[in-house]
Order: sequence, then C-alpha cells, then structure tokens
Amino acid sequence: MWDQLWLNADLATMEPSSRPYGAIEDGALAVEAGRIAWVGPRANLPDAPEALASQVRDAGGRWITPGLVDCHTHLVYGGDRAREFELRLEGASYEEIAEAGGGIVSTVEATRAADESALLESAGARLDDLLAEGVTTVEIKSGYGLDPENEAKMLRVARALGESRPVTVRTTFLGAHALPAAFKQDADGYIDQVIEEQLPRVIAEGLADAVDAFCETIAFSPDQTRRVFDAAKAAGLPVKLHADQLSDLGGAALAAEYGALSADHLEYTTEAGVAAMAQAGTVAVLLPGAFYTLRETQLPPMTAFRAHKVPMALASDVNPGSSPITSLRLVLNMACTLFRMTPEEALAGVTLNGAKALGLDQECGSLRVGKRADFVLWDIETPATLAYRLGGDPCAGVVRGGLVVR
Ligand code: DI6
Ligand code: FE
Repeated sequence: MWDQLWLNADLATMEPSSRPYGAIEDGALAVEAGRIAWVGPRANLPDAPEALASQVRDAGGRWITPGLVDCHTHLVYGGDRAREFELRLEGASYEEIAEAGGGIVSTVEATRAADESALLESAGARLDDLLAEGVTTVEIKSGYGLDPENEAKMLRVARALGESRPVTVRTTFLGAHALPAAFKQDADGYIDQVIEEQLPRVIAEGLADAVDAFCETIAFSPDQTRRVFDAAKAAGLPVKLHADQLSDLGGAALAAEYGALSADHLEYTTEAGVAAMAQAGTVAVLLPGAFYTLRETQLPPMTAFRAHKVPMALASDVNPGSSPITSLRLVLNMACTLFRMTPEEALAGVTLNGAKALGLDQECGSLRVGKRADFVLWDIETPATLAYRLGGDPCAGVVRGGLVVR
C-alpha cells in the first residue's frame, strides 16, 4: 500500500519526454516513504484507489507541478539598500554611492555587524516569501562576510534556515564576491585569504555544497577566478560562476572548462561560450530580476542557448542591490516578457533545470518515480498562468517529502 494517492489533478510533470509541461490530464500521483511511487493517468491505476493507498487525497481539480527550485540566491545579508535605490533615482551613480560607503561594501558592514539570530530572522522572512509561492529547494550563497568568520557565519545561517523550515537548502561559498575595503589595493592577496583561510574553514565546518565567484571587471579577473576554482576542485567541490553579467570576460567558457554545474547571468556571453557550456553540460542560470533592476539592455544569447540545447534555469538572485525580489512568480513573468522565454521554458527553469543547476536533478525538479515527493497544488487554468498572471495567490498547497507543509 502507498502512503498517499492524489487524485483529481492535472499534472505538469516537467518530464521532457512528454510535452508541453510533461502534462498528464486527470492524473494520479502516489507517495511512499516521502518519495514519488507512481505517476500517470488515473485511468492506468492498477486497482481501485482505496485498495492502493492508505490515504486517498482529492486535489480538487487543480494543477500539480514539481516543488519550485530557486537555484541562485543571496538570501542572507544584513541591512537593506532602499536608500541607495532612492539615491540612484535622484541621479547618483553606482560608483558615487560606492565611494560614499554604499553598495556591496555597506551590505558587508551590515552583515558583519549582525549576529546569527538577526540574520536568521531577516533572511527567514525573505525565505518565507519564496516558500509561500511553492519553493521547496533553495540555494543560498555567502559573499557578504568576506572574511573567514563572517563567511562561515553566513553559511551557518543558511544551513539553519533549512533546519527551521520545510525546504532543502544548498549552500554555496562565494568568498570571491567583492573586494573588502581592507584589501583595496591587493586583490591577489585577498584571493590568497579566500583559498588559504576562508575555503578550508567552511569545508572544515561542512558548510559548503559548491563554490562560486564573481568574474567581472568590478570584481575578480579570470585568473583570480581560476585560482579559486582550482582550490575548489582540489577539495572536491563543484563550481558555479557569476559570468559575463556586465561585460564579456569569457566567464561562460571558463566555467565550462571547469565542468561547472552552472554559469549565471550571461548577458554578455558569446556563442563560443554557449557552445563550450553545451559541451560541458553546464546549465545557464538566467536572472531577469537583476537585468530588470539594473535596467540592462543586453539580452542573454537566448537563440544560442536553444540552438546548442543548453538547459536554461531561472532564479531570483535575491540580494539587496541588484535584485531585491522574493517572488519566483514575478521572475517567471520577467523571463517571458524581458527574455522572451516561453512559459514552458520558464517553468522548466524553476523546476527541472533549476535542480540541474544544483546537481539535484535525480532528486527533485520533476514528478518522476523515485524522486522526493515535493510538489505544489495550484489554482490555475493552465500552467502558462503561472508566468502570465501577476498578483493573486494561486498556491493552494505545498507537499515536501510527502508531508503537506502548506
Ligand atoms: N552580481 C550581482 O548582481 C550581485 N552580485 C553579483 O555578483 C550584486 C550584489 C549586490 O549589489 O549586493
Ligand atoms: Fe548573484
């Protein structure tokens, strides 16, 4: 006997074998020991529902999708940057704000000053926004501590968020996010600290599932990025990269060379970079919230991603500067309106391809037998509505690991 059998639902399984949306109308979904035990058309069930499961649940004719995956966030940080937003609208440039002590450096100060319980509370509120819209897996980066103790502190908070809420948290060490004030003239010296002190510390505490860097003219060079990646590889950790967001430094190809799980942003990536990603199986993580907030006009190479069959994931990039956005539904809409993704591509971006970007696609991201029973019930007419409509609250229920959590 199965634990649960969900009936009276249309399933957007997001399995690529049946398109669009891997949809199964009038489907049935069985859960056993927290995993998906059966999925298919109700008419194909081998017996009467009551004979198959101890609990038969009525989904009320709703759509069921996989639990959403937000594969790129900077959820943990101190303070906010609303004042910076006002200053920019009054005409101040990003550089002027940074010189006046604003920008990323101000978030680093506020994050260092906050203790773990304060960070847990502020990040928890942001995480709750994501969970209310059906997120069951989230990646959280460090990168506002920029020293051994504060980077470890951020990642401890990220892990604690996963203990306190019904969500799977994957942590990413991003010590090479920005140059802290104390190293202003010595970026290579800072990379030494990242490699020799920060990374060993977070590894010793078991705090990192992956390693990321910001490869950009205003951040770290390709050579400095390589040093971080070499250290990650030596430690057996997978890598990801903030690549080609503001300019083309060949970040996508560099990420591919290291077999990165994902390369993220990618507005300035060339076709050669996309081809290298395809070869390496590196996922493209697109972040329309940052594109929107920064009023970027250079679109990521969408045609090349499709031509080279590079999987496209979508994420919120929640952070206080370039993406103060805690709604994946809004991100789905932005991806369609700004990047011309189809609603089906967008939904795949926050399910199966988001899971791929975390190396978790055997565990979650689609409704497939054997995967964790993470799924969401939606009050919608068609899956496209998730990307089409802004506002409202169509999330009618969330199941994580077979437990109804919302
Ligand atoms: N790219 C971004 O857009 C953010 N980080 C990154 O690597 C900006 C982070 C911030 O402004 O606080
Ligand atoms: Fe980011």
